[in-house]
Amino acid sequence: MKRRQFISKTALSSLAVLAGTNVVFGSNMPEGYEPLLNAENDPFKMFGLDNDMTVLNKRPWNIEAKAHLLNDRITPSKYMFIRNNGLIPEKIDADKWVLTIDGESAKTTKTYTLKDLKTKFKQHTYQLTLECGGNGRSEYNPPAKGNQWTIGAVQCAEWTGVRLKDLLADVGVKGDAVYVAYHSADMHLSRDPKKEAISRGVPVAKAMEDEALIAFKMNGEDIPLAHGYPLRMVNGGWPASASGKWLKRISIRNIVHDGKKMGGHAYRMPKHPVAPGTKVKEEDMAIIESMPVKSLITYPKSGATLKEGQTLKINGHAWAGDLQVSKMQVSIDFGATWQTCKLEKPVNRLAWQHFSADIKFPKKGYYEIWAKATDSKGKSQPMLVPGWNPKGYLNNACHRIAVKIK
Ligand SMILES: Nc1nc2c(c(=O)[nH]1)N[C@H]1C(S)=C(S)[C@@H](COP(=O)(O)O)O[C@H]1N2
Ligand SMILES: [Mo]
Repeated sequence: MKRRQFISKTALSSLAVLAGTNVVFGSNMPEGYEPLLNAENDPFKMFGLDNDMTVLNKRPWNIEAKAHLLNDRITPSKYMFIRNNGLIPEKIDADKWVLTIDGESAKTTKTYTLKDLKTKFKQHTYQLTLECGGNGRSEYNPPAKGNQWTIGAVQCAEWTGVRLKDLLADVGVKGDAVYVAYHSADMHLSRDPKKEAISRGVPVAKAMEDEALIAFKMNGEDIPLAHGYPLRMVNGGWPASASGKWLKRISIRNIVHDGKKMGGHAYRMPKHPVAPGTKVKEEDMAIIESMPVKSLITYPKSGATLKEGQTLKINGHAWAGDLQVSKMQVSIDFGATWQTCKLEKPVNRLAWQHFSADIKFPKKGYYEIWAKATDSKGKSQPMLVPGWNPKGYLNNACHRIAVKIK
């Protein structure tokens, strides 16, 4: 007893609040012991996540959804994947938050409070698809380092803010502008203030699109902390790494932005197809821009069982980066024949599109439903994992679910 130190009273009472009841043997807990129900350790409580979400990494937090959790037309935050490169900012005072716009190609440097942004510029709302460039990485072989995302690093939320192009016009953009980059308030894992966790962006043409937002609301409320509170750059259709959370500064660059995770192999693909396992030189890699065509069956959950003769109504979403999805098909015979689905138009450009189909099965047994989207330029999802690449990006292989007919 004597040599043991005990957990502090305050820590114990906050744990009791979290547990919603008394911690009966709380006084026995040794100092430094991390209770399982610790707030800092429970991402489900901390981020308000559904219990079915999958935690891939704790430092930094990386959490993904499962296909059936993404059934909503607009993704609620409890089903939204979280991808962090660094540490979430700790103390945020939205009233004191300022956004600075500068850079070699900015005619002036200006700063804006959140109130300035909300009152001086017209507000716009768009549904925008954000998918991590590494979504699907877990299927590459040889394996690529990084979070082993399966299919759940994608979401489509409704973002409200001001147009990036309106801000750029207010500052003035010089003729030599090339890239619009973000700088954020999150910390590098080392906590070294001189290092950034990530600083990427988009070419000027993408930044000038109507849908490129500097957002302060997500799904009609303040942006949740994990997704960039209080301010976020949102560039739908491109790797979500181009959408800077906790936005502090926008830099109008006269070069392709050279910030953290713009160089090396980060968010880049080989310019030419390579054999699996090839070491690719940096100069042979190109920055990922628009994401490829892809889709998810979000209902039913894989493993569903039906009675013989029953028609199954499936549904899901499809998206195609900067393009639209023009056709959605499903197969129940491993791709031998395809049935065309009902496909809705996007609510706005860069929003995912909803599809549905009524499927009949010829007899009892095991089936797989494969889903294949085709974009407006005629490109379809591959049935197998596409071109291997060093960092395991852009796996847009057909999604599939299992169904049993009894
Ligand atoms: N400031 C900042 N912005 C960021 C990141 C980050 O770590 N820090 N991660 C990026 C990456 S790689 C992705 S996939 C998306 C994830 O967005 P989400 O966590 O809101 O789903 O945010 C992007 N924006
Ligand atoms: Mo990402």
